[in-house]
Amino acid sequence: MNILDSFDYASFKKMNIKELYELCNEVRELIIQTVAEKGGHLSSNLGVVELTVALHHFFDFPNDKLLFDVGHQSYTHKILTGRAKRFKESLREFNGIAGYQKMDESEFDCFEAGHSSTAISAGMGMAIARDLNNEDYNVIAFVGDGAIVSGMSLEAINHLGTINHKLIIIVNDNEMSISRPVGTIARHMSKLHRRLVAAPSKDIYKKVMYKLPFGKAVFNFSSKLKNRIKHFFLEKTLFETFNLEYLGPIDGHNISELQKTFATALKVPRSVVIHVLTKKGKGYKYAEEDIVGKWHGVSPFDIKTGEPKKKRPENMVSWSQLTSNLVHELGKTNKDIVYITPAMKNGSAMNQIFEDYPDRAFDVGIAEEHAITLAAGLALNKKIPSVAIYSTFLQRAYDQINHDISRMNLHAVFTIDRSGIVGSDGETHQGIFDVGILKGLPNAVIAMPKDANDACMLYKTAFKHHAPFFIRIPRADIINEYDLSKISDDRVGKWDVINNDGAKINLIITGPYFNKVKDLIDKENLKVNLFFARYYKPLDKDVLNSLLENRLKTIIVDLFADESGLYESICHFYAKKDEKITLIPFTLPNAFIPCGKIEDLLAYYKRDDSSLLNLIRSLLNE
Ligand SMILES: Cc1ncc(C[n+]2csc(CCOP(=O)(O)OP(=O)(O)O)c2C)c(N)n1
Repeated sequence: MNILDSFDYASFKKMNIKELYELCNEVRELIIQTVAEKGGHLSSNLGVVELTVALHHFFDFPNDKLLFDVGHQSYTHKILTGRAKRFKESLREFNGIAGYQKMDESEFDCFEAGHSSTAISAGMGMAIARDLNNEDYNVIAFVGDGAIVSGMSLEAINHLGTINHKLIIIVNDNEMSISRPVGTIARHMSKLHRRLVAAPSKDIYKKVMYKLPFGKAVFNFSSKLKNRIKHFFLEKTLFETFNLEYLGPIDGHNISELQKTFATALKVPRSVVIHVLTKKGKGYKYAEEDIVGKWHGVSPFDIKTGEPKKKRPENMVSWSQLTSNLVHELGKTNKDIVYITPAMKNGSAMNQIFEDYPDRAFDVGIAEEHAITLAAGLALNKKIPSVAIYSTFLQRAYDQINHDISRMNLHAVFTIDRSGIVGSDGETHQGIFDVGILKGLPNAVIAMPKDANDACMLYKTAFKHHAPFFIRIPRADIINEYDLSKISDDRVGKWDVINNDGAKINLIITGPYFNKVKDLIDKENLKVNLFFARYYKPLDKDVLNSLLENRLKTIIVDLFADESGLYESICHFYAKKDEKITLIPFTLPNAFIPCGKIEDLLAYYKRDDSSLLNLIRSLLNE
């Protein structure tokens, strides 16, 4: 029988253990099939099926509150809470089921995230509010071993041990962040694993002893003695030093063990950490064997072979790979370059850099703030940090960029990956705000290349130019043709100009969309002047001043940032001079853009090719 076909939450609560395991098999199958079809976070979700089923079966959700840290591992939770059909049909699609917890999808989603390490802080807030309101429910923060070592989690734990408002923290320890977790805490957690492996089976011992005369009494005495001895000899866990109760480690695929531990956790009078061991990718061979992080987040794939359904053309690479190759190549001769990633070694395509330069490549874990100030220390001591960071995660390190980098005008090169719409990860991950928050910083240079050769020039310029230098790249592929050795640096702030005889309007365009627009314009022989705005900051003042000569209507085409980016800068440039010129924004909206395919989202916001062509034609016909 197919349990999920006729699934309802009330009957689920009455299922026996055998039925729960059958349900887990079906949930796992559904996750594999759906992610193979739609893409998404595979291995994190496969690892927590039993754990999530055990939580839902034991606790009283949505009265009790369950907060998933990041939320990328909440697929089982969604399937159990009335969203199985929509999950299968529309995971991560526009108007579909989001890849993270989403409050407007279900009353079972009590918090939203997408960025890491917020669950403990938010859960604590809920626990304090609960007690101040004299209410009665449990708050459970579900946090991975990658997310627990981040500054925000540790700040919250430091606070939690001093307050009398109970929170239950589930640490889902699969010995993986996206790639291998880093740092001393990861080592500490791994030491705790051995406690589980080394412990003899208490159940077997109990069965044997109960069969012997006086066995029951001996068993009870020896158990107590063993616990005392164990506690005497075992090193205190990190969590106990923070004044929290520690339970574990527990096998996260054993539903009865998990539920017994939840019951113990309820009896504990203070906040408690339940340390659960799970296997990331469980039930899908390729994901289970992955140690690089390839199966953490995937695009649609063939279940049998594990191969992606859509292959990249031979002559193309991702922008992440291209720029990683460039900084790798520059690092061969410039030994002062030091590479940093906050937990995104795989996403930022830096595996080769770590292999070839192990002494000067650092994965700091989910620690964006630390990554940036680490770069500041390096920059002050004859090194040039090359930091790859996603636009959306850079938001978390704004103060460090402001206070520790820009204020001291340090020479550091930042690759801002996933700039613009990223698609299916949705509103927590869209990379559209970085220009707006960075452009106000004195000294900062912000650029975006249009193709591989342009990227070569920008990196050569960036490693020469003594300033915080931000190079934005989109989540897209690019033709992998360039010759780094033949390209040299160029003037900071320089835009490209293609004037067209008889032009009636101007188009100022950013990023790789420039080449696409140029092709469209050439094809239709439209009378426009084209400007490639390579730099968001500084602006090319010569170009902008030249536009005042005939004051043609000017469209600012920036599909990689919202209006607070280039459009606002250009408005400001002319406003300050008290010059009037008609500026028309064709940028992304200043909005939290939901999940969906990039092309669907651009069409929805009327920022697709045909909308641009219509706008151009209507201005030309005026
Ligand atoms: C602030 C921030 N930085 C980076 C990420 C990207 N990211 C998403 S999940 C993840 C790994 C989390 O590891 P863990 O908490 O152990 O969860 P697992 O996927 O192993 O279950 C990372 C680095 C993020 N979501 N937020």
